Amino acid sequence: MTQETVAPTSDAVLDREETISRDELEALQLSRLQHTVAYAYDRVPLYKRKFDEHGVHPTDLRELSDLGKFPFTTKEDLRLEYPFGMFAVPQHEVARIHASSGTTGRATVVGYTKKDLADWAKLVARSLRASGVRPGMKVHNAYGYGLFTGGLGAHGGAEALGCTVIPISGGQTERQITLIQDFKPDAILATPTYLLTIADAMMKQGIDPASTSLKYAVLGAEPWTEEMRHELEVTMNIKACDIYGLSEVMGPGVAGEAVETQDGSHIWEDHFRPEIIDAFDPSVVLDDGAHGELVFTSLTKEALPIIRYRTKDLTRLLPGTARPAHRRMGRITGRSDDMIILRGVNLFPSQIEEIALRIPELSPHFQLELTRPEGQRMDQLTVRIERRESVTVEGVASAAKVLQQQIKIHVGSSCAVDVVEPGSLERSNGKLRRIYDMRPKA
Ligand code: DLL
Repeated sequence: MTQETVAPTSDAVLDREETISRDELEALQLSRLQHTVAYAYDRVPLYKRKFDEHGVHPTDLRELSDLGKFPFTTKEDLRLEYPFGMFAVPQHEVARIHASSGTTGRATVVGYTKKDLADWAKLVARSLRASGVRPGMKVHNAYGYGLFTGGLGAHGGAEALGCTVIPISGGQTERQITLIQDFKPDAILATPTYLLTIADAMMKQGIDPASTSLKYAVLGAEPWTEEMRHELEVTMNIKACDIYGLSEVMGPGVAGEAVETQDGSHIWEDHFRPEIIDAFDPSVVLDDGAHGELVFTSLTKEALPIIRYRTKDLTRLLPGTARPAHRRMGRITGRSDDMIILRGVNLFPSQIEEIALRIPELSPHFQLELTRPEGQRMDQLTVRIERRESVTVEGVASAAKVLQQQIKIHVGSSCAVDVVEPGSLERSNGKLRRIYDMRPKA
Protein backbone atom coordinates (compact mmCIF):
# COMPACT_ATOMS: atom_id res chain seq x y z
CA MET A 1 0.00 0.00 0.00
CA THR A 2 1.33 3.45 -0.79
CA GLN A 3 1.72 6.00 1.97
CA GLU A 4 -1.14 8.52 1.78
CA THR A 5 -0.36 12.18 2.15
CA VAL A 6 -2.36 14.08 4.71
CA ALA A 7 -3.91 17.44 3.98
CA PRO A 8 -2.06 20.54 5.28
CA THR A 9 -3.22 22.37 8.38
CA SER A 10 -4.96 25.37 6.82
CA ASP A 11 -7.94 23.54 5.36
CA ALA A 12 -9.77 22.53 8.54
CA VAL A 13 -13.54 22.80 8.67
CA LEU A 14 -14.35 24.31 12.05
CA ASP A 15 -17.40 23.84 14.28
CA ARG A 16 -19.80 26.73 13.92
CA GLU A 17 -19.28 27.62 17.58
CA GLU A 18 -15.57 28.10 16.92
CA THR A 19 -16.29 30.96 14.54
CA ILE A 20 -19.19 32.83 16.16
CA SER A 21 -18.81 36.34 17.56
CA ARG A 22 -18.11 37.01 21.23
CA ASP A 23 -21.59 38.53 21.60
CA GLU A 24 -23.26 35.47 20.16
CA LEU A 25 -21.10 33.23 22.33
CA GLU A 26 -21.99 35.14 25.49
CA ALA A 27 -25.69 34.97 24.66
CA LEU A 28 -25.31 31.21 24.28
CA GLN A 29 -23.37 31.03 27.56
CA LEU A 30 -26.07 32.92 29.42
CA SER A 31 -28.91 30.71 28.28
CA ARG A 32 -26.90 27.55 28.92
CA LEU A 33 -25.77 28.83 32.31
CA GLN A 34 -29.32 29.65 33.37
CA HIS A 35 -30.35 26.16 32.39
CA THR A 36 -27.38 24.53 34.16
CA VAL A 37 -27.81 26.23 37.53
CA ALA A 38 -31.53 25.41 37.57
CA TYR A 39 -30.82 21.83 36.47
CA ALA A 40 -28.14 21.36 39.15
CA TYR A 41 -30.38 22.90 41.84
CA ASP A 42 -33.32 20.67 40.95
CA ARG A 43 -31.38 17.45 40.59
CA VAL A 44 -28.37 17.45 42.92
CA PRO A 45 -29.14 17.78 46.67
CA LEU A 46 -25.67 19.22 47.36
CA TYR A 47 -26.31 22.15 45.02
CA LYS A 48 -29.77 22.80 46.47
CA ARG A 49 -28.32 22.81 49.98
CA LYS A 50 -25.39 25.03 49.05
CA PHE A 51 -27.46 27.54 47.07
CA ASP A 52 -30.04 27.74 49.88
CA GLU A 53 -27.36 28.22 52.53
CA HIS A 54 -25.78 30.88 50.36
CA GLY A 55 -29.12 32.64 49.86
CA VAL A 56 -29.10 32.37 46.07
CA HIS A 57 -31.62 30.88 43.71
CA PRO A 58 -31.22 29.92 40.04
CA THR A 59 -33.58 32.77 39.11
CA ASP A 60 -30.94 35.22 40.45
CA LEU A 61 -28.82 34.46 37.41
CA ARG A 62 -29.92 37.19 35.03
CA GLU A 63 -26.60 38.08 33.44
CA LEU A 64 -23.24 36.33 33.19
CA SER A 65 -21.66 38.33 36.01
CA ASP A 66 -24.37 37.04 38.39
CA LEU A 67 -22.48 33.74 38.41
CA GLY A 68 -20.21 35.32 41.04
CA LYS A 69 -23.13 35.20 43.52
CA PHE A 70 -23.16 31.40 43.48
CA PRO A 71 -21.11 29.19 45.84
CA PHE A 72 -18.00 27.32 44.74
CA THR A 73 -17.69 23.58 44.36
CA THR A 74 -14.49 21.89 45.52
CA LYS A 75 -12.82 18.51 45.24
CA GLU A 76 -13.80 18.02 48.87
CA ASP A 77 -17.49 18.26 47.87
CA LEU A 78 -16.99 15.48 45.34
CA ARG A 79 -15.18 13.38 47.95
CA LEU A 80 -17.96 13.86 50.49
CA GLU A 81 -20.56 12.86 47.92
CA TYR A 82 -18.58 9.72 47.01
CA PRO A 83 -19.36 7.80 44.92
CA PHE A 84 -22.43 9.02 43.03
CA GLY A 85 -23.92 11.84 45.12
CA MET A 86 -23.07 14.52 42.54
CA PHE A 87 -24.81 12.73 39.68
CA ALA A 88 -27.80 14.56 38.24
CA VAL A 89 -29.23 11.59 36.34
CA PRO A 90 -30.30 8.11 37.44
CA GLN A 91 -27.53 5.53 37.22
CA HIS A 92 -28.99 3.79 34.17
CA GLU A 93 -28.49 7.01 32.20
CA VAL A 94 -24.80 7.12 33.12
CA ALA A 95 -22.91 5.63 30.19
CA ARG A 96 -19.43 5.83 31.70
CA ILE A 97 -17.64 6.51 34.95
CA HIS A 98 -14.14 7.87 35.43
CA ALA A 99 -12.32 8.59 38.66
CA SER A 100 -9.14 10.18 39.84
CA SER A 101 -7.38 8.53 42.71
CA GLY A 102 -5.81 11.62 44.21
CA THR A 103 -2.92 11.26 46.57
CA THR A 104 -4.99 11.52 49.71
CA GLY A 105 -8.49 10.48 50.63
CA ARG A 106 -11.27 9.03 48.53
CA ALA A 107 -11.31 9.06 44.76
CA THR A 108 -13.36 11.69 43.01
CA VAL A 109 -15.88 9.99 40.77
CA VAL A 110 -17.34 11.54 37.63
CA GLY A 111 -20.02 10.30 35.24
CA TYR A 112 -21.09 10.92 31.64
CA THR A 113 -24.35 10.38 29.78
CA LYS A 114 -24.21 9.33 26.13
CA LYS A 115 -24.63 12.97 25.16
CA ASP A 116 -21.83 14.02 27.53
CA LEU A 117 -19.54 11.47 25.86
CA ALA A 118 -20.48 12.81 22.43
CA ASP A 119 -19.82 16.42 23.54
CA TRP A 120 -16.52 15.37 25.09
CA ALA A 121 -15.43 13.61 21.89
CA LYS A 122 -16.44 16.68 19.87
CA LEU A 123 -14.35 18.99 22.06
CA VAL A 124 -11.30 16.73 22.03
CA ALA A 125 -11.67 16.45 18.24
CA ARG A 126 -11.86 20.25 18.09
CA SER A 127 -8.72 20.54 20.24
CA LEU A 128 -6.78 17.98 18.18
CA ARG A 129 -7.81 19.69 14.95
CA ALA A 130 -6.72 23.07 16.33
CA SER A 131 -3.34 21.47 17.12
CA GLY A 132 -2.84 20.30 13.53
CA VAL A 133 -4.33 16.79 13.60
CA ARG A 134 -6.55 15.97 10.61
CA PRO A 135 -9.04 13.26 9.66
CA GLY A 136 -7.20 10.31 8.18
CA MET A 137 -4.07 10.79 10.25
CA LYS A 138 -2.73 7.99 12.42
CA VAL A 139 -2.73 8.98 16.07
CA HIS A 140 -0.57 7.20 18.65
CA ASN A 141 -2.41 7.66 21.95
CA ALA A 142 0.02 7.25 24.85
CA TYR A 143 -2.26 8.71 27.53
CA GLY A 144 -3.12 6.08 30.14
CA TYR A 145 -6.35 4.16 29.53
CA GLY A 146 -8.59 3.30 32.47
CA LEU A 147 -10.27 5.42 35.11
CA PHE A 148 -7.95 8.32 34.20
CA THR A 149 -9.73 10.49 31.64
CA GLY A 150 -6.63 10.96 29.45
CA GLY A 151 -6.63 7.71 27.47
CA LEU A 152 -10.30 7.18 26.70
CA GLY A 153 -10.98 10.92 26.41
CA ALA A 154 -8.27 11.44 23.82
CA HIS A 155 -9.28 8.21 22.10
CA GLY A 156 -12.91 9.27 21.68
CA GLY A 157 -11.84 12.64 20.28
CA ALA A 158 -9.37 11.21 17.79
CA GLU A 159 -12.00 8.73 16.56
CA ALA A 160 -14.63 11.46 16.32
CA LEU A 161 -12.22 13.54 14.23
CA GLY A 162 -11.85 10.62 11.83
CA CYS A 163 -8.34 9.54 12.72
CA THR A 164 -6.93 6.03 12.88
CA VAL A 165 -6.29 5.57 16.60
CA ILE A 166 -3.49 3.44 18.00
CA PRO A 167 -4.56 2.87 21.64
CA ILE A 168 -1.19 2.02 23.13
CA SER A 169 -1.82 3.71 26.54
CA GLY A 170 1.11 4.76 28.77
CA GLY A 171 4.18 2.70 29.67
CA GLN A 172 6.03 -0.09 27.87
CA THR A 173 8.26 2.49 26.27
CA GLU A 174 10.25 0.02 24.14
CA ARG A 175 7.04 -1.21 22.59
CA GLN A 176 5.87 2.35 21.98
CA ILE A 177 9.05 2.96 20.01
CA THR A 178 8.61 -0.19 17.93
CA LEU A 179 5.05 0.77 17.07
CA ILE A 180 6.02 4.36 16.22
CA GLN A 181 8.60 2.97 13.80
CA ASP A 182 6.35 0.31 12.31
CA PHE A 183 2.94 2.04 12.21
CA LYS A 184 4.34 5.46 11.30
CA PRO A 185 1.83 7.66 13.17
CA ASP A 186 1.43 11.33 12.23
CA ALA A 187 0.57 12.51 15.73
CA ILE A 188 1.25 11.49 19.30
CA LEU A 189 -0.87 12.23 22.36
CA ALA A 190 1.00 12.02 25.67
CA THR A 191 2.05 13.96 28.71
CA PRO A 192 5.04 16.17 27.91
CA THR A 193 7.28 14.31 30.33
CA TYR A 194 6.27 10.95 28.89
CA LEU A 195 7.09 12.16 25.38
CA LEU A 196 10.46 13.15 26.78
CA THR A 197 10.85 9.60 28.14
CA ILE A 198 10.08 8.20 24.69
CA ALA A 199 12.55 10.54 22.98
CA ASP A 200 15.21 9.67 25.54
CA ALA A 201 14.67 5.94 25.11
CA MET A 202 14.90 6.34 21.31
CA MET A 203 18.27 8.02 21.66
CA LYS A 204 19.48 5.19 23.90
CA GLN A 205 18.53 2.74 21.15
CA GLY A 206 20.44 4.77 18.59
CA ILE A 207 17.27 6.07 16.92
CA ASP A 208 17.16 9.76 16.09
CA PRO A 209 13.85 11.01 17.58
CA ALA A 210 13.74 13.65 14.83
CA SER A 211 13.64 10.96 12.16
CA THR A 212 10.26 9.39 12.98
CA SER A 213 7.01 9.90 11.05
CA LEU A 214 5.60 12.05 13.89
CA LYS A 215 4.65 15.61 12.94
CA TYR A 216 2.35 16.70 15.75
CA ALA A 217 2.18 16.18 19.50
CA VAL A 218 -0.78 17.18 21.66
CA LEU A 219 0.46 17.34 25.21
CA GLY A 220 -1.14 17.96 28.56
CA ALA A 221 -2.24 16.56 31.93
CA GLU A 222 0.66 18.27 33.72
CA PRO A 223 2.29 21.71 33.71
CA TRP A 224 4.95 22.32 31.07
CA THR A 225 6.84 25.34 29.85
CA GLU A 226 7.75 27.06 26.57
CA GLU A 227 11.28 25.80 27.16
CA MET A 228 9.99 22.22 27.28
CA ARG A 229 8.00 22.84 24.09
CA HIS A 230 11.20 24.00 22.38
CA GLU A 231 13.13 20.99 23.68
CA LEU A 232 10.53 18.52 22.40
CA GLU A 233 9.96 20.27 19.07
CA VAL A 234 13.65 20.37 18.27
CA THR A 235 14.47 16.87 19.54
CA MET A 236 11.54 15.25 17.78
CA ASN A 237 11.08 17.55 14.78
CA ILE A 238 7.39 18.04 15.61
CA LYS A 239 4.91 20.80 16.37
CA ALA A 240 3.85 20.46 20.01
CA CYS A 241 0.60 21.98 21.28
CA ASP A 242 -1.10 22.08 24.64
CA ILE A 243 -4.35 20.39 25.64
CA TYR A 244 -5.88 21.12 29.02
CA GLY A 245 -8.63 19.58 31.08
CA LEU A 246 -9.57 17.99 34.35
CA SER A 247 -11.81 15.09 35.24
CA GLU A 248 -14.16 17.05 37.48
CA VAL A 249 -15.00 19.38 34.59
CA MET A 250 -14.82 16.77 31.78
CA GLY A 251 -11.31 15.49 31.09
CA PRO A 252 -8.92 16.52 28.29
CA GLY A 253 -10.36 19.00 25.79
CA VAL A 254 -11.72 21.70 28.09
CA ALA A 255 -9.20 23.86 26.22
CA GLY A 256 -6.87 23.29 23.29
CA GLU A 257 -4.10 25.17 21.55
CA ALA A 258 -3.95 26.21 17.90
CA VAL A 259 -0.86 25.13 15.99
CA GLU A 260 -0.75 28.30 13.89
CA THR A 261 -0.38 30.58 16.92
CA GLN A 262 0.91 28.29 19.72
CA ASP A 263 -0.03 30.95 22.22
CA GLY A 264 -1.97 29.08 24.88
CA SER A 265 -5.07 26.91 24.93
CA HIS A 266 -8.43 28.30 23.86
CA ILE A 267 -11.08 27.46 26.42
CA TRP A 268 -14.10 26.05 24.59
CA GLU A 269 -16.45 28.61 26.02
CA ASP A 270 -19.59 27.28 24.36
CA HIS A 271 -19.34 24.43 26.92
CA PHE A 272 -17.50 25.97 29.89
CA ARG A 273 -17.63 29.39 31.52
CA PRO A 274 -14.24 30.22 33.08
CA GLU A 275 -13.51 32.70 35.87
CA ILE A 276 -10.28 33.67 37.60
CA ILE A 277 -10.51 34.29 41.31
CA ASP A 278 -8.06 35.52 43.88
CA ALA A 279 -6.83 32.24 45.40
CA PHE A 280 -6.41 33.90 48.80
CA ASP A 281 -9.71 35.78 48.75
CA PRO A 282 -12.05 33.69 46.58
CA SER A 283 -14.85 36.23 46.86
CA VAL A 284 -12.89 38.42 44.43
CA VAL A 285 -13.39 37.62 40.74
CA LEU A 286 -10.41 39.02 38.85
CA ASP A 287 -10.37 40.75 35.48
CA ASP A 288 -8.98 39.11 32.37
CA GLY A 289 -5.20 39.27 32.35
CA ALA A 290 -4.86 39.00 36.13
CA HIS A 291 -3.27 35.88 37.61
CA GLY A 292 -5.30 33.74 39.97
CA GLU A 293 -7.10 30.43 40.36
CA LEU A 294 -9.10 29.07 37.46
CA VAL A 295 -12.75 28.26 38.15
CA PHE A 296 -15.10 26.48 35.73
CA THR A 297 -18.84 26.11 35.36
CA SER A 298 -20.07 23.52 32.89
CA LEU A 299 -22.74 24.72 30.46
CA THR A 300 -23.95 21.53 28.81
CA LYS A 301 -23.14 18.58 31.06
CA GLU A 302 -25.96 16.24 32.00
CA ALA A 303 -24.56 13.58 34.34
CA LEU A 304 -22.34 15.84 36.41
CA PRO A 305 -23.13 19.52 36.07
CA ILE A 306 -20.41 21.43 37.88
CA ILE A 307 -20.90 24.92 39.25
CA ARG A 308 -17.91 27.19 39.91
CA TYR A 309 -15.43 24.35 40.39
CA ARG A 310 -12.19 25.54 41.99
CA THR A 311 -9.47 23.86 39.92
CA LYS A 312 -6.53 25.06 42.08
CA ASP A 313 -4.75 25.69 38.75
CA LEU A 314 -3.05 29.07 38.65
CA THR A 315 -3.20 31.00 35.40
CA ARG A 316 -4.89 33.96 33.71
CA LEU A 317 -7.44 34.57 30.96
CA LEU A 318 -6.28 36.16 27.72
CA PRO A 319 -8.24 37.30 24.67
CA GLY A 320 -8.92 34.75 21.92
CA THR A 321 -6.61 34.77 18.88
CA ALA A 322 -6.93 31.83 16.47
CA ARG A 323 -10.51 31.36 17.74
CA PRO A 324 -11.34 34.99 18.58
CA ALA A 325 -14.52 34.44 20.62
CA HIS A 326 -12.95 31.85 22.93
CA ARG A 327 -10.59 33.22 25.56
CA ARG A 328 -7.21 31.60 26.02
CA MET A 329 -5.63 30.53 29.27
CA GLY A 330 -2.02 31.37 29.98
CA ARG A 331 0.30 28.50 30.78
CA ILE A 332 -0.48 26.98 34.16
CA THR A 333 2.28 28.07 36.49
CA GLY A 334 1.32 25.32 38.87
CA ARG A 335 -1.39 24.14 41.21
CA SER A 336 -1.91 26.01 44.43
CA ASP A 337 -1.45 22.70 46.28
CA ASP A 338 1.86 22.01 44.45
CA MET A 339 3.34 25.27 45.56
CA ILE A 340 6.52 24.87 47.58
CA ILE A 341 6.88 27.45 50.30
CA LEU A 342 10.57 27.60 51.00
CA ARG A 343 11.60 29.95 53.79
CA GLY A 344 8.72 32.21 52.89
CA VAL A 345 9.30 32.17 49.12
CA ASN A 346 6.70 30.57 46.82
CA LEU A 347 8.08 28.28 44.18
CA PHE A 348 6.72 25.98 41.46
CA PRO A 349 8.52 23.16 39.64
CA SER A 350 7.72 24.87 36.31
CA GLN A 351 9.90 27.82 37.32
CA ILE A 352 12.85 25.48 37.78
CA GLU A 353 12.07 23.80 34.43
CA GLU A 354 12.08 27.17 32.71
CA ILE A 355 15.43 28.19 34.19
CA ALA A 356 17.18 24.80 33.89
CA LEU A 357 16.29 24.33 30.24
CA ARG A 358 17.97 27.59 29.34
CA ILE A 359 21.29 26.15 30.53
CA PRO A 360 22.65 24.07 27.63
CA GLU A 361 24.61 21.64 29.82
CA LEU A 362 21.52 20.57 31.78
CA SER A 363 18.82 18.14 30.67
CA PRO A 364 15.06 18.44 31.30
CA HIS A 365 15.24 15.54 33.75
CA PHE A 366 15.10 16.93 37.27
CA GLN A 367 13.56 16.41 40.70
CA LEU A 368 13.09 18.74 43.62
CA GLU A 369 13.86 17.40 47.06
CA LEU A 370 12.78 19.19 50.19
CA THR A 371 14.49 18.31 53.44
CA ARG A 372 14.90 19.74 56.92
CA PRO A 373 18.42 18.79 58.02
CA GLU A 374 18.73 17.39 61.59
CA GLY A 375 18.62 20.02 64.27
CA GLN A 376 17.80 22.81 61.81
CA ARG A 377 14.61 24.78 61.56
CA MET A 378 15.22 25.85 57.96
CA ASP A 379 14.04 23.82 55.00
CA GLN A 380 16.47 22.96 52.28
CA LEU A 381 15.73 22.58 48.57
CA THR A 382 17.96 20.39 46.44
CA VAL A 383 17.52 20.44 42.67
CA ARG A 384 18.70 17.08 41.40
CA ILE A 385 19.21 17.33 37.65
CA GLU A 386 20.81 15.16 34.99
CA ARG A 387 23.58 16.57 32.85
CA ARG A 388 23.38 16.24 29.08
CA GLU A 389 25.38 13.32 27.66
CA SER A 390 27.80 15.59 25.82
CA VAL A 391 28.97 17.62 28.83
CA THR A 392 32.35 17.40 30.53
CA VAL A 393 32.92 17.34 34.31
CA GLU A 394 34.11 20.99 34.28
CA GLY A 395 31.07 21.98 32.28
CA VAL A 396 28.83 20.40 34.88
CA ALA A 397 30.35 22.32 37.80
CA SER A 398 29.81 25.68 36.17
CA ALA A 399 26.28 24.75 34.98
CA ALA A 400 25.34 23.84 38.56
CA LYS A 401 26.55 27.23 39.72
CA VAL A 402 24.62 29.05 37.00
CA LEU A 403 21.43 27.19 37.88
CA GLN A 404 21.85 28.02 41.56
CA GLN A 405 22.42 31.72 40.76
CA GLN A 406 19.54 31.92 38.31
CA ILE A 407 17.15 30.35 40.84
CA LYS A 408 18.30 32.86 43.43
CA ILE A 409 17.77 35.76 41.01
CA HIS A 410 14.46 34.71 39.43
CA VAL A 411 12.78 32.83 42.27
CA GLY A 412 14.47 34.33 45.28
CA SER A 413 15.42 31.06 46.98
CA SER A 414 18.79 29.61 47.82
CA CYS A 415 19.08 25.97 46.96
CA ALA A 416 21.59 23.19 46.47
CA VAL A 417 22.11 21.77 42.98
CA ASP A 418 23.17 18.20 42.47
CA VAL A 419 24.02 17.37 38.86
CA VAL A 420 23.67 13.64 38.35
CA GLU A 421 24.47 11.17 35.59
CA PRO A 422 22.23 10.87 32.52
CA GLY A 423 19.56 8.22 33.04
CA SER A 424 19.84 8.15 36.84
CA LEU A 425 16.54 9.86 37.70
CA GLU A 426 13.18 8.17 37.47
CA ARG A 427 11.48 8.59 34.11
CA SER A 428 7.86 9.61 33.60
CA ASN A 429 5.16 7.14 32.63
CA GLY A 430 2.44 9.77 32.58
CA LYS A 431 2.13 12.58 35.06
CA LEU A 432 5.61 13.01 36.46
CA ARG A 433 6.22 13.53 40.15
CA ARG A 434 8.73 16.35 40.47
CA ILE A 435 8.58 17.09 44.19
CA TYR A 436 9.99 14.76 46.83
CA ASP A 437 9.07 16.22 50.19
CA MET A 438 11.22 14.49 52.82
CA ARG A 439 10.53 17.00 55.57
CA PRO A 440 9.28 15.53 58.84
CA LYS A 441 5.50 15.72 58.96
CA ALA A 442 4.23 18.28 61.45
O1 DLL B 1 -5.16 15.31 33.47
C1 DLL B 1 -7.05 15.44 31.99
C2 DLL B 1 -6.13 15.51 30.82
C3 DLL B 1 -5.70 14.35 30.23
C4 DLL B 1 -5.75 16.73 30.30
C5 DLL B 1 -4.89 14.41 29.12
C6 DLL B 1 -4.94 16.81 29.20
C7 DLL B 1 -4.50 15.64 28.61
P1 DLL B 1 -6.91 15.02 35.89
O2 DLL B 1 -6.18 13.75 36.08
O3 DLL B 1 -8.20 15.22 36.59
O4 DLL B 1 -7.25 15.22 34.36
O5 DLL B 1 -5.91 16.19 36.25
C8 DLL B 1 -6.27 17.52 36.05
O6 DLL B 1 -3.98 18.16 35.59
O7 DLL B 1 -6.24 20.43 37.20
C9 DLL B 1 -4.07 20.47 36.03
O8 DLL B 1 -3.50 20.66 37.30
C10 DLL B 1 -3.31 19.39 35.31
N1 DLL B 1 -3.34 19.62 33.85
C11 DLL B 1 -4.13 19.06 32.93
N2 DLL B 1 -3.82 19.54 31.70
C12 DLL B 1 -2.82 20.44 31.86
C13 DLL B 1 -2.07 21.28 31.00
C14 DLL B 1 -6.36 15.31 33.33
N3 DLL B 1 -2.25 21.29 29.69
C15 DLL B 1 -5.13 18.43 36.41
N4 DLL B 1 -1.15 22.09 31.57
C16 DLL B 1 -5.47 19.87 36.15
C17 DLL B 1 -0.94 22.10 32.89
C18 DLL B 1 -2.53 20.50 33.25
N5 DLL B 1 -1.59 21.33 33.76
